Amino acid sequence: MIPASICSVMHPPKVRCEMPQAPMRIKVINPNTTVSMTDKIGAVARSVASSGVEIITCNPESGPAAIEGHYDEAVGTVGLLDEICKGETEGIDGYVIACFGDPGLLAARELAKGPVLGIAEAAMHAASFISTGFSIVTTLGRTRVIAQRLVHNYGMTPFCRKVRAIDLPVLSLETPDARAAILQECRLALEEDHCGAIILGCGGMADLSAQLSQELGVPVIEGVSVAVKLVEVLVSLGLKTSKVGDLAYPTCKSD
Ligand code: 5HY
Repeated sequence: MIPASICSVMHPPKVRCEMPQAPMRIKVINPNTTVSMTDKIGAVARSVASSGVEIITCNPESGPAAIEGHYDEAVGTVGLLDEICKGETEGIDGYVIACFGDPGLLAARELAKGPVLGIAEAAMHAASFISTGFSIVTTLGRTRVIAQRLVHNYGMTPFCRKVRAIDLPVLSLETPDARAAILQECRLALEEDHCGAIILGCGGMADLSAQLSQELGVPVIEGVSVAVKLVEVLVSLGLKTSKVGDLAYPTCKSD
């Protein structure tokens, strides 16, 4: 339910006021409730953000500790959209949805004035600029279908060689076993899929791309960094989410 307070933001009074140019503020939202993952994602986002760009990170207070399927995505999306609503009252310029399923992406774009990017969409486009084919390495096998559907929806089928999974849970990514499994799956992708780049299919893998890329000798892309930089570019070009048609603000349901 869109709180009435947000409606005034979405439908502000027709009063122009010239405000001094404030620094760019990008809100990076981890839709699961695992704070250590939010912190990791935030560290990666801040490591690539331009000077003068403020990165605000958050996760919902309630919801799934990890998003590992359709149900988790549906439940996690509620908290994610609440964070977007809050951001709209905080003067946030753009958003990153830091979960590889890009949950709630279009709904978030309805709510937001500025651009909203999901890490999967951002990573896939980046990979398509530097290779003719990429493979994705994600966590549980059951979530491969989510990435496969995104590949299709984003028009990336000609580029995606395979969606692979290490079949370990999201919250195990800090363990040495998980990191070894990711490296091994990346090696198989290079040997078997004939891909030129690899995408890490989980926000919790965001801190692994540089080391893997160096070890494997190919571009290993994680979507947090790409999404932050793309939001920066869009905001700096003055490009906001179109409010004509299906991404217009949600209609206010006055009681
Ligand atoms: C993510 N789940 O990026 C997704 C992707 C996955 O809690 N953060 C999650 O690993 O399925």
